[in-house]
Amino acid sequence: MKRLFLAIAPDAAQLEQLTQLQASLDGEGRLVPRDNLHMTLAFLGQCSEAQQEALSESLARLAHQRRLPTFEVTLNTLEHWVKPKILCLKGAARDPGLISLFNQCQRLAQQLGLHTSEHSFTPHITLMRKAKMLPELKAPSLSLSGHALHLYHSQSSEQGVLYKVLASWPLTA
Ligand code: 3AM
Repeated sequence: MKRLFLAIAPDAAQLEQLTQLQASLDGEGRLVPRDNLHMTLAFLGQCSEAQQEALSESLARLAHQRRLPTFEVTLNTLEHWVKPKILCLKGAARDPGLISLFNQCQRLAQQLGLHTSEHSFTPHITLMRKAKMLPELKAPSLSLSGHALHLYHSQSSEQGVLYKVLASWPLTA
């Protein structure tokens, strides 16, 4: 079994903006390492080989049929989410492409008996974990465009959690 999730990866310029923002955060907490910054579309939980294969086949088929859309989203609000104890940069899911992509990921998760989100979708990138408060800081505006969907394997290691991309599918304009 592998702990998997589907997410979008920021590009190099966006990663630069995110790490600059992280550098200006103070207060207690653990900054998410640069290589781990991502925007989750679906946390899938523990998946068997068969579930991973079925998911990959479905996503490959959807990508081939050009049914996985590109999207744009602006992340411009810094928030402290008390329950998961994270500090994130969030936006709103207005782009129909992004909403469709989220819904398709959630539908596939449900069809395969995997974890689905119990919340409505709030696009966000987690910057800090174990965060205790919201710093007084003006959030930058980050324009994120999605061109590929990635399947990540979340692994615990002595260095902390490692995210490895297992597969990627192109999004279509
Ligand atoms: O993108 P964020 O940081 O919000 O918190 C985990 C991370 O979300 C979330 O899945 C993303 C990739 O690890 N996650 C981890 N365990 C979870 C759980 N049990 C979870 N989301 C929901 N339920």
